[in-house]
Amino acid sequence: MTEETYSEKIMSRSIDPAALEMLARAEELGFETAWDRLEAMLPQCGFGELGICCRNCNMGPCRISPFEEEGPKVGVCGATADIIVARNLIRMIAGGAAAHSDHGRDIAHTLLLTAEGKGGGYEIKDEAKLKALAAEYGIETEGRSKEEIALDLARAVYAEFGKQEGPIQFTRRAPEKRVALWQKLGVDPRGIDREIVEIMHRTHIGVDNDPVNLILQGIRASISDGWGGSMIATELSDVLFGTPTPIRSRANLGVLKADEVNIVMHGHEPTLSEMIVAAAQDPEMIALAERYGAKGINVVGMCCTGNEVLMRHGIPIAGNFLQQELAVITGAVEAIIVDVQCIMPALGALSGCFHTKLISTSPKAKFPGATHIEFHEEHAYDIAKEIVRTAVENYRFRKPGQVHIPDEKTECMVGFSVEAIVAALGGTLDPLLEAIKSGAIRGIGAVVGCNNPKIQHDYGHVRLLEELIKNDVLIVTTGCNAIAAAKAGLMLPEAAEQAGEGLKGVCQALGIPPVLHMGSCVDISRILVACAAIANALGVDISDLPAAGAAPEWMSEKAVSIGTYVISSGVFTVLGTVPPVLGSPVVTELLTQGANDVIGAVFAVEPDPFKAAKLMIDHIEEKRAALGI
Ligand code: BF8
Repeated sequence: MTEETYSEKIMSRSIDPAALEMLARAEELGFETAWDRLEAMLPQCGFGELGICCRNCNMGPCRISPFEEEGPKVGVCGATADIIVARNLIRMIAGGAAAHSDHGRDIAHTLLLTAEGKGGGYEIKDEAKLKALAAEYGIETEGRSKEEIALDLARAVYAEFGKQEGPIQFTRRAPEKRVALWQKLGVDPRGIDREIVEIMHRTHIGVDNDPVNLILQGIRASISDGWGGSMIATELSDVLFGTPTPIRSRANLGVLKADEVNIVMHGHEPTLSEMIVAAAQDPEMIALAERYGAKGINVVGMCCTGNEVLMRHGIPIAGNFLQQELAVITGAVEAIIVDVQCIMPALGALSGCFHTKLISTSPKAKFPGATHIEFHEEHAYDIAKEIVRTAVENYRFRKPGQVHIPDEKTECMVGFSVEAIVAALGGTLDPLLEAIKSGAIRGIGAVVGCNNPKIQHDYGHVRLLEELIKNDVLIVTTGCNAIAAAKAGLMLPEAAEQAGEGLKGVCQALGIPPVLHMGSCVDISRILVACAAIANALGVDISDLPAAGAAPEWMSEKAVSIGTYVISSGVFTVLGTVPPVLGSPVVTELLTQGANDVIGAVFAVEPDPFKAAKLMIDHIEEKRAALGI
């Protein structure tokens, strides 16, 4: 089959040729994917879509009638639509902030074990960053070993989670004006766990019933994610695994190899994927693979853990969120190894139709149909080897007739940590500031987030990016947007040809792509650090910068937390799918208008990427005018 022969239904699902090819194959073979399940779900619950269904106590479930005349206007307890929507929304923030922050906690745990000499194969790779972080925490570094410093740092960071009174240290990286604003509003977070727990408390039946007060707590918890849990995950990952620097690799399902053992690493925490990458290079494992007739072991990534090893080792990435099932349907995957977050439970049953083994590893995340090999950092390398061995031994069960790997694999240049960007600029931010002031670069677009089958796969991401760079907006990206950009060829210096004249000139002078890969979703903290540095250099707040954010295909609770901390940091953000808030006039007005007067930024919702780009560009131009540049 070729694209010309695909049905309209298939063509409406993705713009990625590899995804289309596998979707057509799935249909031909009768395998169900997330797109089919969404179709079967339609029409989706209107109450849920508007956010006006409450299940917080067993007098309910209650649902508010959105229509003027008929139906209940309050729940059994008397909660209005505004209260219910606000409670539901901040519970989403709690879920997202918890996921990111627990990831950060796990990395802190790994650093602690490594410092104590109990990490089963980990080492401290970036000593300079270790010392810089120690200095931020006021930890003595002179004359001390890196393990001694790391032990103190791990303990100090651990304490951020359970603190009863703030501040969380990394929040002090924000411009002074921003911190002062947070303090004035009472949203400067205390401990990370405390803010999440307080959301669960306040949303219990009969506690906080003021929609604005509820949203303020959502803001506080989201800041403890972006400038707390997520930033901890990023910074300590750099200490342990190295701070990313530019590196070339390839992206899309074509990175799977017909004659090698294919291992797909899917999930989020680099503690596992780093060790799998190392274990797959073990001569014993390679010899074993050859004994089973494979030419080698091919480790590839998927989603954010894929971004982590892509950025640090150039490990190819097989795809973003909606491609996880498609990877299995290639019939060429010996093992899909997962830890936490964004892993579809559908993978178990689907893997069962192939020889593929779904291997779960986290005590926090078990899946139907999975083989569970529990991962513990103390024995990391040995367990990783066992997992790799399981994958290699599975190669002999591959059914050649089932194998179908698309050709697509696009070259990309990734690894733009803040440190790498500053290095590319010659050691200071000045050339970037000059380019912004001169107008060669009109502004910065932070485009991030998931895939969602409600939006044609990658369409929202790629069209928005193309439109922004055409208008001289330099892009920083993470997560599944970054993977979409890599697959679309936008992460090559040559992609500067598609940019406007100003941005093109800057990219060509520096040898960088117009779309910069800054990592996984916790690495949106890198974007915050970059924004703070630029704002400080200009002597303004983040909300004054010619910058705008977007999450064109978002779907997860993590994305709700991200969006909230991004606007709470002062960056206007356009969402491509509608959040479940439209049932509340108060919450909708607050998030799309009122927040401007409070935190200096708002959300807009715009599914059309061309219109979304226009909103972002207009915002950037307004900010330029206000700055007089
Ligand atoms: O944390 S972008 S689908 S993979 S939630 Fe998930 Fe969304 Fe992808 Fe990474 Ni982020």
